[in-house]
Amino acid sequence: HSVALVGAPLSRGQRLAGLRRCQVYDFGDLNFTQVPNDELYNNLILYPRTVGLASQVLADAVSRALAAGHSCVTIGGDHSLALGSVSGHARQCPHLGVVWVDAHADINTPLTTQSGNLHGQPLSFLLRELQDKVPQLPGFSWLKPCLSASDIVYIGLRDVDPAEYYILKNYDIQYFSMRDIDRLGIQKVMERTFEQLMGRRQRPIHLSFDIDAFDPSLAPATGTPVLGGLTYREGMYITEEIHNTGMLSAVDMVEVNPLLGASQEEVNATASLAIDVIATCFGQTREGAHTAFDELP
Ligand code: DIR
Ligand code: MN
Ligand code: MN
Ligand code: MN
Repeated sequence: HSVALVGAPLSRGQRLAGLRRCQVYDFGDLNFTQVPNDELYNNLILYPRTVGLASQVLADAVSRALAAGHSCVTIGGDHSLALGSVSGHARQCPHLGVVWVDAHADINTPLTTQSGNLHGQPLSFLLRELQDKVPQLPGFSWLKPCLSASDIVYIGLRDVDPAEYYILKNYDIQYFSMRDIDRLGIQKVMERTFEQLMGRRQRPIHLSFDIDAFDPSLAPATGTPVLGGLTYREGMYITEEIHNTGMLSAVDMVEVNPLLGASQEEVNATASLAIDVIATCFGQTREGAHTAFDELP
């Protein structure tokens, strides 16, 4: 199979050496423009027009890559870009399911957010059930909600705002917090994840992977690190199992921020972790893989 890479700047610039067994098509970095006079919405929400426009451009790119028959990897950038990647994916695959690996729930609405940051809100715009709670933001008129509450499973949560917790409970959204991973183990968590998303029928999977799901000791170069995150082995198990479904069709890798590493080592460690996640999604294994004799050098 083949994988399309879409760079959603500002933080691209890694070589995905791990994707040896796939055809990789580099769609390059998208050109996002900063919308001039992008005033706060409601005195709080930052850059609504800029984020709205960038997400619209990304949605078109993801949709095009999938229509051309590739799987699509979007390399961010912050998690607001999932507005675009999920929308673009849903245009091609209306019945997709989402696995959201993150320390955070990213489901604040513009009315519940305390930070004003749109990377803490993308799922509120994407969820059908929430639309009577979500005001129309400037720059967002193109966006149509494309997910139902039962189409999402979270893994890795450990920093959820009170309003977000209310939403998770009220709309019965499936999540596996770090505490759940401690209780059940990652194997059961993945079993239940696929039972939720694919128990009735197979469907395309969108993996939205926020690098801050990992423990900050592994992924320090990120904006909002939270103690007590995924181990390397849990992260690899998640992506190995997602690969093994054979249904992965789009991946976001977000919140890797080279400007926030305390040293070059921290930046490199975070970036190579992100690369391992992506490579494992597309078949890199910890066990090695068999090669036909006629493919040997
Ligand atoms: C917080 C933090 N819940 C917010 N969210 C983050 O800003 O809404 N998301 N860091 O990635
Ligand atoms: Mn996130
Ligand atoms: Mn996060
Ligand atoms: Mn974030």
